[in-house]
Amino acid sequence: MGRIVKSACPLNCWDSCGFNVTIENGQVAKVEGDPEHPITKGKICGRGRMLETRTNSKQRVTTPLKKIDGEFLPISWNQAIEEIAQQMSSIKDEYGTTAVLHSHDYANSGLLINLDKRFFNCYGGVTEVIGSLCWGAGIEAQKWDFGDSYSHSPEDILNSKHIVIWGRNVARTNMHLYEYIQKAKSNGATVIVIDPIYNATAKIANHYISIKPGMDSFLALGIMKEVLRLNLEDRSFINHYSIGFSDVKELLESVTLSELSSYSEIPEEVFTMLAEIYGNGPTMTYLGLGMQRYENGGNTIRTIDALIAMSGNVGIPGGGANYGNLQVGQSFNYEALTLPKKRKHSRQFTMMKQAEEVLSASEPPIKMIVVTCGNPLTQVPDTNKVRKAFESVDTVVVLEQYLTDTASLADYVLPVATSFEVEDLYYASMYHGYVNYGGALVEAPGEAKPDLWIWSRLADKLGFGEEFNFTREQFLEMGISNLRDKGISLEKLKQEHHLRLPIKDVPWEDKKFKTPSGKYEFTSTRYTEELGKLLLSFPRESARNNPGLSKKYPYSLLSLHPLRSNHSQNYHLIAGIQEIKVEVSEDIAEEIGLKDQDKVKVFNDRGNVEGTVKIMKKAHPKTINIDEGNWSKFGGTVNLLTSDEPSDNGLGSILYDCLVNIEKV
Ligand SMILES: Nc1nc2c(c(=O)[nH]1)N[C@H]1C(S)=C(S)[C@@H](COP(=O)(O)OP(=O)(O)OC[C@H]3O[C@@H](n4cnc5c(=O)[nH]c(N)nc54)[C@H](O)[C@@H]3O)O[C@H]1N2
Ligand SMILES: Nc1nc2c(c(=O)[nH]1)N[C@H]1C(S)=C(S)[C@@H](COP(=O)(O)OP(=O)(O)OC[C@H]3O[C@@H](n4cnc5c(=O)[nH]c(N)nc54)[C@H](O)[C@@H]3O)O[C@H]1N2
Ligand code: SF4
Ligand SMILES: [Mo]
Repeated sequence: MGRIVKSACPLNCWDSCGFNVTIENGQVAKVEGDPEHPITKGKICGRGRMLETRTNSKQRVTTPLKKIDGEFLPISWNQAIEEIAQQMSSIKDEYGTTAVLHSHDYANSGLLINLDKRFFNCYGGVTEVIGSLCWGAGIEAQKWDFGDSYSHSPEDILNSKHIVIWGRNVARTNMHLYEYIQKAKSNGATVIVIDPIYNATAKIANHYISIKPGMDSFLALGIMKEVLRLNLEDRSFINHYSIGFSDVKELLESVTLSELSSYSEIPEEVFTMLAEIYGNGPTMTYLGLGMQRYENGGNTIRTIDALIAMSGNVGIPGGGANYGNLQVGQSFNYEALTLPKKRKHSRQFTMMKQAEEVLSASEPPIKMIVVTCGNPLTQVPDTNKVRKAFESVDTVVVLEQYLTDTASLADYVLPVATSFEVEDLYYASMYHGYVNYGGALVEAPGEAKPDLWIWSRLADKLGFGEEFNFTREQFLEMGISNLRDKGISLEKLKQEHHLRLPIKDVPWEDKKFKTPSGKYEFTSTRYTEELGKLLLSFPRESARNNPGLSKKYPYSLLSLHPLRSNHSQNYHLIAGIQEIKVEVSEDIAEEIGLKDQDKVKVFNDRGNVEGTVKIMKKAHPKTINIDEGNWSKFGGTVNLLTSDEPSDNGLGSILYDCLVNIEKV
């Protein structure tokens, strides 16, 4: 029998679960849920349990590697640190510090993972990636409307009369919300799911609404038209706490219900049904990330926000436009950790366009890429371009646990510890408002080191070692220094393992918004009013915007998050998922004559992927899905097909805005 220690899930996920980890003979033996966690209550998913395998696997990188003549050779830490620091120092002298690109994502939700920014700021400021492949369009949209992106606390769902799950794959990606929905439903709440795919959450809904991918703003407009016709709008909210509603009315008058029905491929009576739902709340909307991964994604989220606001569901218990919950992350003292004032130079590439920018940058060119907490070769759109960009750079350094597609392409791979091997605090700015404590439970294997250890050594060599002359504990204290007077301290976190952060249960209850006008902005004044108006806007790759393309490539390709892996993280560890499954709607199967298990090629001008057919029951016509995250050795990532264009507001990806064709092979 081992001992059981409380810990926390570090994965990029809505739920941020509490763990009970069993330690036997100095090793992680089992990962289970912590029954005492107030939100996650002892239940965790397979991705959480797989962290045991991710920690113990023999496939882990356990020594620094250097590529010499195309082969990786193990080298000492001294050599790795010496050579990388030396190159960073000469790049700084010759080209300036922005010739280094820091490419990252958010694979570890630990507070101290952010110290990578401290390192790059102290170095002088590098080229950073901004925006987000994940939820960038929607976050920016909510900043325009509300001034920020805040969600209600999970328990508040029990105050809702109706619950609308809009483009979120809850049963697969957000398991504790699924549990709350079931509880609310058994208390009498109505559940509506709006999604092109009849997923596991749709199965428990009272109403499933199948929508054409990328057309959600037309549904929201149709519902608003019906809310007005039925006099169900919240006049008091519109008159006292908002600006720009007359622009919305003008837009609604410019389009008919039947046009909105034909764009969204949803019958008109559904608009009426949903108008009754929104107009007789409280109605809680959970927006997922699905419908904002299109070129019109920002406008789509803003239109849904507008519906929620005009129907009186903002700032009331049981309501809300629940998307991100940025108040969670905003609780911490990032400035103390990351030292933004140390940065002397800066340049920004968007996450989506990082490959193209690398290929075209000249003042200065990119001479080195450092990758942390990300696997851009599988996760960033337009993989062929990403590969070309990474291959074009003199030195690629990847801090990794495994030889991923990105690490395989590196010049140096630096082996890093997993979350069970370091002490940190974990939280997600996505759903609930608890921060979880996780101690160092086991030793990292071989020569693997915490990311922070690597930054400290490099900082020493580069002459700013004093900025890293703190223990992990001191850094943690720094990160929570602004929470002390609110009853949150490191001692208490170590004792309790999870503490509720001082954030609002029902955001915007005081109707004071963080927009320039202080009101809810149907028309945003953030930039210019012209830009800020809601529009009728279609996906980039749609018959409406590009008829030629849609003739050649008639099907919409989605690339949803895999059930058993967080993105690319488990494919090499689970034999059963090492193949490409091409899920097609029934009409496509009929049109092309496909049956389950047929071999097919899915293609467009950017690339192609081959896989095995599985027919999706009840999916929206002309829809295909290939789960994201697969490795090149198992058939390749779906991002071989996706576009690196940005969303309408510049900060999101358009990963699901992707037309393809399919043929038998
Ligand atoms: N199992 C698992 N869970 C995860 C992750 C994982 O990799 N695996 N990743 C985590 C991360 S980083 C994130 S960002 C979250 C994402 O969590 P979700 O928001 O659930 O993200 P997606 O998997 O993209 O699923 C979005 C849903 O939107 C639907 N959708 C696609 N296009 C449209 C559209 O045009 N309109 C509408 N109405 N719906 C649409 C899809 O069919 C799908 O059901 O999940 C987290 N949880
Ligand atoms: N086509 C398509 N593409 C997508 C998506 C989609 O739905 N469709 N989803 C997008 C979304 S929502 C997201 S969030 C991104 C995710 O994109 P990524 O975050 O790049 O995806 P992961 O596969 O999780 O890769 C993270 C890597 O970080 C490593 N890692 C884990 N912990 C640590 C650590 O502590 N330190 C260091 N140095 N490394 C660590 C892991 O081993 C892993 O290889 O992908 C996006 N890409
Ligand atoms: S991946 Fe998400 S649901 Fe699964 S254990 Fe981690 S936080 Fe919980
Ligand atoms: Mo994400």
